[in-house]
Amino acid sequence: MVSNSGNKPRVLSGIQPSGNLTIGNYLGALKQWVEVQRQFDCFYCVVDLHAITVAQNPDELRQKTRESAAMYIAAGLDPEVSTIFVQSHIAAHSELAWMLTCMAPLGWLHRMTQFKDKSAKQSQESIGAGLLNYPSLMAADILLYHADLVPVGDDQNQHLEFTRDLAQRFNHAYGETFTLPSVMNPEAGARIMGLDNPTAKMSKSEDSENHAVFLLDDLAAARRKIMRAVTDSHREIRFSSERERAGVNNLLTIYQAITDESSADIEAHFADKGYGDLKRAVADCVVSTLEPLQARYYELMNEKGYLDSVLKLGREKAGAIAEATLKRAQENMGFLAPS
Ligand code: ATP
Ligand code: LTN
Repeated sequence: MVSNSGNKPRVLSGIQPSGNLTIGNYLGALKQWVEVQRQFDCFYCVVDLHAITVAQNPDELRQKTRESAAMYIAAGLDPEVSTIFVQSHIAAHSELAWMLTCMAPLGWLHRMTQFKDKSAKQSQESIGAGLLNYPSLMAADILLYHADLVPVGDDQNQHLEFTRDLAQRFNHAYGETFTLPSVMNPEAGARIMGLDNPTAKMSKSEDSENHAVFLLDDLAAARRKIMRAVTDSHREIRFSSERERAGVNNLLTIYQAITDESSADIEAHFADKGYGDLKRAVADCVVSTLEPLQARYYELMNEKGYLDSVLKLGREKAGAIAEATLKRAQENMGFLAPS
């Protein structure tokens, strides 16, 4: 089996700069990234090439890419420990993505639920081919680094399965080239639901006003959104998989993902309380997470040159690894090496 040459298992993950990051992104992905950064050899990228699978305004994309990188650091990533970089800064991502696209069966791609969901929102004729090929690019991101573990929310599990299957297919056809990665979901918070519609995943690109708490929301607005979250007409506060109780379950999940308390302790804590108390408790812990994060974020955005130097270093470190893997994949696939 091929793997990275260091002694710590390697981690890779990314978030699209397709909008403002939400507490779903934080609890499903970022919080785990921070927690594992000293245990593993971690690579975290801002996946701007993925963001363009739906139309983006150029100036906004540039701005969101910087903001996302700053948010990674504000959330607790230490650039001296984790490698932080921008996906498009390393051409190997696009190059390997093409090679993998050529190996990806259309049948597999059409089964991806993210493609089905996102394409359902557009007219068939105008759906960009990138939206369908999205998982091959994600596979390239992961396979270039021989990542062992990929920390993501559970909406990405199917893409991870796809990545493993595609890596296996490549290895089988052209010889051992890629490491097969495993998915890593957080124990709590792997799927945070919309506050206004707790049966749909909270998403940064959903327009409605009370859907998501953004990491940069004004604290009063964040609190207000949680106080307005959809619940139900029952009274009991407990975890539940019933559709009808999805709103309360979601609030409890947010509380659990932030506090790391056990389900039993949380249910006992709220046993004699009402929905208003639950919402206030969730709002308090969300606000106390956002407050220091926002302070660090604004500091970083005002520090001229710092972010660019982090991304430059990240590009150098990640680029060297990515290029070596790409070269090997190209040789194995039969490309003539330039003399
Ligand atoms: P978009 O709405 O633009 O498609 P998104 O908000 O779904 O974006 P992504 O950039 O696709 O966010 O996801 C980045 C990471 O955040 C992934 O690991 C994903 O699983 C995680 N994530 C996104 N939304 C949630 C959520 N609601 N709950 C838990 N994890 C989430
Ligand atoms: N598809 C992911 C974002 C993503 C990613 C990756 C996650 C792109 N490349 C590599 C983990 C590893 C999403 O969240 N939509």
